[in-house]
Amino acid sequence: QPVTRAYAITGMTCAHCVSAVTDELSALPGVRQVQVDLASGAATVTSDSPLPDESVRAAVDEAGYVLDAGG
Ligand code: 9UX
Repeated sequence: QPVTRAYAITGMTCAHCVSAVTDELSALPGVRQVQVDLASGAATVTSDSPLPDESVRAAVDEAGYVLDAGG
């Protein structure tokens, strides 16, 4: 069943940052829902199965931000 996990992202400072991260994470295979909180830098992702850490890291990097160490 779906898995929900929270990630910490550094560097987002405006709503457009949030939009960029949301779009990149949403494009990962199997992702069902993405919720990104600007104030806390937390991204909550629900996917059909656990996402490879490298995929999440690449998506955040592609958006122009940094996935914090350890998640
Ligand atoms: Mo907003 Mo975010 O102008 O890197 S897109 S600061």
